[in-house]
Amino acid sequence: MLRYLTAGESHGKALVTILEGYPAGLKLDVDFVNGELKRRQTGYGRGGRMVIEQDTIDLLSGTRKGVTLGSPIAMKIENKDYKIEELPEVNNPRPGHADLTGGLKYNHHDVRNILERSSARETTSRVAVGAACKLLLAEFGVRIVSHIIQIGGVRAKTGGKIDFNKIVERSESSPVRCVDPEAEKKMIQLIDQMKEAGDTLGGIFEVVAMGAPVGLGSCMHYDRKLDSIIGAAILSIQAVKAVEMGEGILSATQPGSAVHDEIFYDKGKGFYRDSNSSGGFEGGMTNGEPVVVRGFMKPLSTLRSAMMSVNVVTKEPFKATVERSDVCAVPSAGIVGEAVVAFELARAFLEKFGGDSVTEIKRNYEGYLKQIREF
Ligand code: EPS
Repeated sequence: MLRYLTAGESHGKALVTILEGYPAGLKLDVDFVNGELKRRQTGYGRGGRMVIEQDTIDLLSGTRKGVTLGSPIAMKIENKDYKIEELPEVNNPRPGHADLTGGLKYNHHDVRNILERSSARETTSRVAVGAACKLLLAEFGVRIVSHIIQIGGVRAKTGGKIDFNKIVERSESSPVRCVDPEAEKKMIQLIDQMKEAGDTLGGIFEVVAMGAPVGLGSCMHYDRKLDSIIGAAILSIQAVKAVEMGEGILSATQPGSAVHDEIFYDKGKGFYRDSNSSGGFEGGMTNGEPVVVRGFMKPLSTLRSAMMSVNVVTKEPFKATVERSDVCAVPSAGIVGEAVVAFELARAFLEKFGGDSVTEIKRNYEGYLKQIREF
């Protein structure tokens, strides 16, 4: 079973990750992993912290001569802004953040002891894990990208058949990872306005995974349904409050005939669909169409404009004012979304095709594809 743990505080010495159950025989391209970390750090609307950090991994174990051994992969990412011991106490909890609830739960009146770990800085580790998983999936033709379909009230024009390469090309060159140039302009304007006002913005990111074979996950038991597992993974990303698979929200308002993806057959390509409302899942299993998952992120809860709260020591009301903050981190959240989808797909993939080495997994995978072709 593929699994991982993360450790590290936002302004602690480092972030540490152990990825276990990763197969032997794969070249772990450190430059690729670092490239993914860089992608997470970009995006219009990030604050001063991203200028300080230049995230790269120190690969501590799990490879020899660049190739995985099958042993746990340990990665360390240094925090340039290491200052946790010097930072002042925080007694003023921010509405919307983990501060107050975490303080009550862990009995910390200094809520810095909560916010250091609940910070989205932790997602750096998850992107490193996701990068390793992307490398594994790429061996089997699975590719993953994300793009931003909404920031605040500005919605991008999307729809039609997914053109994966176009999404990659446009999103990678857009400061807000948006494929619609008109919406991109408006999103940037809105972020500027909110920055001026000392406010923050949320939005919607979409993760698209192409090339996943039919039959990952299972319809046979509730806790093996891969759409629910991926849904939970997206919800675990800091500030994400809702998740949607394909056109899940729209489909609740439409008749069945407008929603379900009709089934066709072609001798060359086998069973296929001309639409993808299901977002690539039927019965909790991948159906061979692109996996499409959307994460809905609330506005960041660290904002300069004052909101009412209560000091946890004096119990006096106060209006929060905070200096350093991101205005919008939806583009970064999209990259984290890619990472958690990559991990869950890789885990489901290894569960289905097993094997301790890439060679063994390939043999199992080819055998299954033959079964599908001959069905
Ligand atoms: C975060 C607050 C900001 C963000 C941080 C998440 O950090 P700081 O308090 O140091 O200014 O920049 O995000 C990251 C450090 C990161 O790597 O994404 C928060 O409170 O969640």
